[in-house]
Amino acid sequence: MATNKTFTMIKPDAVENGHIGAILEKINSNGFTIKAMEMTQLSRRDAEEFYEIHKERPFFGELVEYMTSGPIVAAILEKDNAVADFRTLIGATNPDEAAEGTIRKLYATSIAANAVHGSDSDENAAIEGNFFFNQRNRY
Ligand code: FUP
Repeated sequence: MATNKTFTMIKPDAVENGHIGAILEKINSNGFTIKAMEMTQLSRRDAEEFYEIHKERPFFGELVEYMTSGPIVAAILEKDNAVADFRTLIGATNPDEAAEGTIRKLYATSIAANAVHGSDSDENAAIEGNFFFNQRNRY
């Protein structure tokens, strides 16, 4: 059964380009409630752990470099069918392929700097939310 929570990050490009407010407005106006939120910067260790599933992919090094390059905003969002509905709201990984009106279409810079993360399953939403808001080694 689907749970009602997902996890998101507003990534360094969107923070740097001044889109935090617009993205949060989109999130709220599409029916999501923000349950937890923090602006922070990932350490290399955080990013490597978060994206461990991609560690054999050719873009892994650049992904870690990019995700640690500046502040991000992490949040847990709540809504019925949260994971799937948020994936629809953010759009395709590559902003060139993202549907009109989606967050990535509106605010992403490239496939790597694609403005936002959204969990891809209920299981990963729980793991990722827990990673940020409970178990991360901050110092
Ligand atoms: P998504 O679930 O849409 O965030 O996409 P993926 O899990 O496939 O990829 C995770 C992140 O890896 C993306 F957000 C950006 C980065 N990535 C690249 O830099 N290049 C690629 O070809 C694919 C993904």
